[in-house]
Amino acid sequence: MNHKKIILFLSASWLCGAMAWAQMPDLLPMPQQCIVGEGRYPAPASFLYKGLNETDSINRKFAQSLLQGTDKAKDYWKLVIGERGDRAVRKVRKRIPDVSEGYYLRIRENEIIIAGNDERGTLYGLQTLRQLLRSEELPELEITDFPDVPLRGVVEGYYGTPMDQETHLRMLQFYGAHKMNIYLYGPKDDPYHSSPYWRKPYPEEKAQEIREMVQTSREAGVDFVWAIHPGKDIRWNEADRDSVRLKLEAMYDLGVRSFAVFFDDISGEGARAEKQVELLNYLNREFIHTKVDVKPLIMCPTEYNKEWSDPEGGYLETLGEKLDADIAIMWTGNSVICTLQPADLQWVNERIRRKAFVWWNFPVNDYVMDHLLLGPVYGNSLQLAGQVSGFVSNPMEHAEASKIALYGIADYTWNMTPYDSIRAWNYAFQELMPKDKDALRLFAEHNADPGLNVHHFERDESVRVRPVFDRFLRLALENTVTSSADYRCIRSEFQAISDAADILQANDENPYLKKEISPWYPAFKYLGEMGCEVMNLYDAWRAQNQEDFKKSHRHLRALQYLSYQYDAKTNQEVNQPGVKVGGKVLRPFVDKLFIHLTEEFNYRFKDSLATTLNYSPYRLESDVAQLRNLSVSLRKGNQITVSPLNEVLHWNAGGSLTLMLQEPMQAAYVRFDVGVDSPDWLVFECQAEDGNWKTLEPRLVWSTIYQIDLPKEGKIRAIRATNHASEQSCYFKSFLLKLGD
Ligand code: 14T
Repeated sequence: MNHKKIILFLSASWLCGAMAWAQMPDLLPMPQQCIVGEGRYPAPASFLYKGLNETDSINRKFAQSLLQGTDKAKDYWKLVIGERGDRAVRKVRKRIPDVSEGYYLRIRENEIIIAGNDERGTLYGLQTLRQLLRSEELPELEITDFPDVPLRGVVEGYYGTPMDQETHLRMLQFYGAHKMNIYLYGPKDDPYHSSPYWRKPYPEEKAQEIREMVQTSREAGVDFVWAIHPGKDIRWNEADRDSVRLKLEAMYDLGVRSFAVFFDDISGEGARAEKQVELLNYLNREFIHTKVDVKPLIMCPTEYNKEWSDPEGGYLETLGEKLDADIAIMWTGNSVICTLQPADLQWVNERIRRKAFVWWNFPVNDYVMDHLLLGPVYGNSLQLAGQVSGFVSNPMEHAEASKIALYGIADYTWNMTPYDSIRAWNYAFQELMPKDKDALRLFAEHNADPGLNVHHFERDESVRVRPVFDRFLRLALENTVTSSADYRCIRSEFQAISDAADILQANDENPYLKKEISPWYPAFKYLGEMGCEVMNLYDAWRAQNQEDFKKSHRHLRALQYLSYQYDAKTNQEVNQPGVKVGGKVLRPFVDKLFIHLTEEFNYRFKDSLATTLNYSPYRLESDVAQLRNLSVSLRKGNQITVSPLNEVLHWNAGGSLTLMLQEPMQAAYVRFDVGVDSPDWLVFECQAEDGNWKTLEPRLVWSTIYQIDLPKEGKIRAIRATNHASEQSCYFKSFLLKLGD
């Protein structure tokens, strides 16, 4: 290697100036160490392969798929591959990192060597080479690389539509291609994973799909983990102990070699730590250890986050003391959805007496299905590597869109300290939509925050322009002068949004992405148009031009109405129906500026233009902590639905939930389901147009669903449900107000 002009990048990014970065190959995940020499070679067209006979068939096949083979004596590039101890890579054996899944890769003129610490390491070296071969030139270089976190990948554990088979296979290849080595299969809606059928074998068609996933995983270098979720109705007896073991045996016969047992989301008998431990240790001894080729068992505890762990109950401590040391324990952090810091892991690791296996609930959106979570992966400490045994991400049911986050997860878990969330984010746009990456980036920038939600989880949104928008709005609301640079920035941002919506809608590079998220594109278009129009309104106000002001006002009201109508008829078959975009910064900007300018106008010109927003005619208020932040949306144009709650609801004495309408409306009935028979502690009232409250009687519709018929005559302003007894534990499965008669 020519050492005259060497560019080095080690884990610490301070080593590299901007110039050095420009010359570094753009790899994801970023290697631990990469030394680039001076040489630049046109990428080869074929390889003379060496060492194929000693590596495994997966690596052989993968290597041969990179470029066609040749046996010509001259004009060739040699590709030498092998693992520690193999003859082919003997001359570089000292350079192979002594870390599981590590590899050494060297490119010199006409010769590439990939030497893995193990077969997976060689495969990862080949993956790096695959990324390098995509550019027209190969640089002279040396890479020494290995993962920071032992288990990295994805857990499919969200509520909602499981990914389909084709998507599973595509995603498995994606995981492997970015050096993620584990995928936990645990879709909540697979009845053979959980109740009612966890005891039963898969029907043949589904069994075949599992075999296929296992095979694809193996070729991609990913451990396919099949998870069982027996806790809802398990009985702690020998029969059910055998049911679990036999089901795992059946899955083993389908090819599965990694297993997990999930005890999340259960209560009662199934949630007892002692019993869970007994079962798991039994499975470990009688099943896992009896097979030579099965990976260590993984479990998800019932108390899987700090907020849910009972300090007196000793649940985690029991796991820590009694669960076999080689069984991994999953953990979401201080709450269900949060980011993690070293002290948080210290807290749990002390109790469970091992390194937690992090189940990170991002970018999952099953609790805010009207939002897309497309922001960068940030917030977790860059010093966690030594404290976790694994780190997996729970994605959205929108698989392709989840990749925007998964590139970040792959990068973060592989090489943590220099992790740069924005680099990984940009890499994603380039990969997912090369020609229109700018449009996709703009869309993602403004679709990151989940909005109000039960988990109180927040993400930064519209970061690049937020200071400008905030400053402009503050000054405009104070009626003081705004900067013209800010003004231009805001105008061009809204114009770019409107343009990007068209570009994305017309893009044909990524049909998967289009299928998943195109329902949000028209909402983005409306946002851009409303933004442009509110700036027109601002212009007209400053010019004191009444005619222009009224024209803009009229158009804005029309756009508000149309976007509201679109929201109310799109993506309706989910818990939080609708499509929301730009909810954190841009939408509030448009709305607040619109209201303020119109109020000023009305005052100044003695006019009465509408100052209400031509949408969202309802609002929820509650002094019950768990209900306060539930999102409310309109389903099918006439049902105001409150998002259900997944957890047990503690409804305090006297606590109430009020659904208020912006304008009095005719309404037919309220339907609710708090999951209990005769909730007579709940008193229902409705507020008539004259402001008077009236108590109404619920009647049973079916099971635990009740209905309250509203007065046929007259409009109502609000409805209210109050707990008139002591604190109640119940659920909050559904709550809707049907409008009309
Ligand atoms: F099992 C877990 F570790 C876990 O985090 N489970 C889920 C997860 O799969 C789901 O997608 C996520 C986001 O909504 O929340 C966890 O599930 C919940 C969360 C609740 F608040 C289940 C019930 C809840 F009440």
